[in-house]
Parts: sequence; structure tokens; C-alpha cells
Amino acid sequence: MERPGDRPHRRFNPLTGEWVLVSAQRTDRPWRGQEDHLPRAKVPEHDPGCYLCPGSVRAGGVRNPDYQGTFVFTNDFPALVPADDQPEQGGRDRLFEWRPAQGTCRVICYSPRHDLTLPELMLPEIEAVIQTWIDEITDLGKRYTWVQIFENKGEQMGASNPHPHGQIWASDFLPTEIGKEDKAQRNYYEEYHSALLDHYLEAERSDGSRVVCDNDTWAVLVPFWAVWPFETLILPKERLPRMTEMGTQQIAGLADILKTTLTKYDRLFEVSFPYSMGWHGAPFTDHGTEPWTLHAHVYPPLLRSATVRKFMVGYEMLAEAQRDLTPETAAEQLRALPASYE
Ligand code: H2U
Ligand code: ZN
Repeated sequence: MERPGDRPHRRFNPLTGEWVLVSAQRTDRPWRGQEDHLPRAKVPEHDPGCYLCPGSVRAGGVRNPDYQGTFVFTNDFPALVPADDQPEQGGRDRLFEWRPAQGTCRVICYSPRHDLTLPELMLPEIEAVIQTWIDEITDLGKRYTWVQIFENKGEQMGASNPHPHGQIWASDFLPTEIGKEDKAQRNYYEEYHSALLDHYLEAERSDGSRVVCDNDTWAVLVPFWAVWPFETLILPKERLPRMTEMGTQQIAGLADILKTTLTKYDRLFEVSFPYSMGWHGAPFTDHGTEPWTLHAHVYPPLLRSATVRKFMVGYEMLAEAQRDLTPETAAEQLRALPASYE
């Protein structure tokens, strides 16, 4: 493989078919924002004003149970709602095309504790979150083509509440990003008779320069084509097309790798790290699952410190995604960080 040098170059994302401009020479190595320690705001273990806490009354008047582990409810402000009796046909006009969209949205509380984040939970508690993801995909996958599990964490990513929680949006259509990944992985499989991301992980493991951490069952890397400064991809070491097919070893391993990865992020700028994270696995269509590899994308916005973030504006909006810090440098920095809070 020809390695890109320090001069500006573009890298291809085989999962989406998109390019990213890498301009490594534009900034010096980013400094660690050690001057910028933001004191962690004191968050109480239970906040009676929090709509996700056990026993709280949510918008719309429903009271949360006194839950002990994870807790899932239907979003009171859903972006998608189930089909009614009279489905619409949509419009086929060339310039005014539209389709009906059906689905459901749920919120998942990771813990009754208002003050903890995912990596601060204990391993069995993180396993319970993973098991809840599996249960939800199993249930919703019977009715919907796509089940998107995701988490927006931190105010910078638009999360409305520090209570540890994620979301699930299920739909009767393949959303745009999934459509791209589905097409790319199926095309690759047709050509090489192996899953794109399985081949990719093999290559990354033998190279090593973009690997952040791994354990027996999972590996985390800054993808070659990463757009966000510290973007990572979480990949299974064994063949695994969908979350619902995980074994107990893989669940335990995933809890461990999530804790490690998200703790490293918290240590990078000594701040509870904001991100959007979500899972992509084989959709519930008639096609086989062989081309697909389950993976998580973690997209954190921070660039240089707790307060200096990467903006996707200007050139990115109008022309193409661009980054200054190379994925290799980002991986090196994340790799060097401790996986604990001490
Ligand atoms: P975010 O912080 O990631 O936006 O998630 C909070 C979700 O919780 C959001 O989608 C829902 C919002 O619609 N919500 C309820 O379902 N009930 C409430 O009482 C408040 C917020
Ligand atoms: Zn709460």
C-alpha cells in the first residue's frame, strides 16, 4: 500500500463512496488542552427535575417507574410514528418526489443514576445496556427495515439532558447513510466474496498505525478516511453481521472496549467527552447479511481542547469534508491515553 505523505491529499471512504481532504501540514500537532480544565459541573445522583430519572413525570404526563437497571420508553416527541390504516402513496413527480415514512422512536436510559456516563458505569451495567440494545433490535427488527441505535452526548452534540441515555429510531425505510453503506458492502461482497469491513480490519490490524485499542473480541481504530478529528470505528474481530447475533463473549468484550474507548476520550481533553455514537448492522431486508459487518461509528466534535471544536462549515458544506490532524496522529494520541480515570 502506498502511504500518503504530509502533502494535502484526499482519502476515499469505501463505506460511503465519499472523499475527505486531508491537509496535514495546516496545523502543528494539536496541543493537549491541559490549561483548559473545565471543572466537572456537580451533577446530583438523582434530579427530581430530570424527566429521565426514576419516578419523574415526563412531558405528556406519564410517570417513569422506579427502574433499577436500564429503562426504555416511547419518545414523547417522536420523529417517526407507526403506519395508520390509510397509507399514503407518495409523489413520483421528478422534481417533487416524496415517500411516506413510518416508524417509531424510543428513548433508552442506561442507568437510574443521573450523574454517571456510559464509561463510568460498571462492566455488568454496560453489558445490560448492550443487552437492551439487542432486545430492542430483536423486537423492532420484526416490524421495521432499519433500527438505528444512537447516543448524542453533551450539550455540544445537542443532548438535552446529562442523564445517561440514548435513542432508538426504527423505520420502514433505509435511511440515506445506511443506503450508502448497504450498497457499498454488497458491491464489495459481490466482487471479493468477503465482507468489506472484515477485510478492512484485517488490513488495519496488520498495519497498526490507526488502531487505538483492542481486546479478544473487538478492535477500535481511527478509520483511514475519518472526517471528525478523533472519529473512531468499533469493529468485531469475529464475523458478526448484526448485533442480535452476538454471543456472551462478544457482549462482555464490547462492554470492556466501550469502557476503555470512552474513558480514553474523557482523558483526551480532561472533559466528559461529547460525541454522537451509533450502531450499523445488517438491515432487515430480503438480502443476505453476509456483506455486512456490525460496527459503531463514534463522531466526537472536539479538535484541540474541551472548548475548541471542529466545525463542518464553509468548504465542508460547500465542497468536501476536510481535516487537518491526520487519522494516524489522532490514533497515536488516543492510544497513548490511560483507560482509567486515575
Ligand atoms: P436527546 O437528549 O438525545 O435529545 O434525547 C432526549 C429525548 O427525550 C428527545 O428525543 C425525548 C426527546 O424527544 N423526551 C421525551 O420523550 N419525554 C420527555 O419528557 C422529554 C424528552
Ligand atoms: Zn436524571
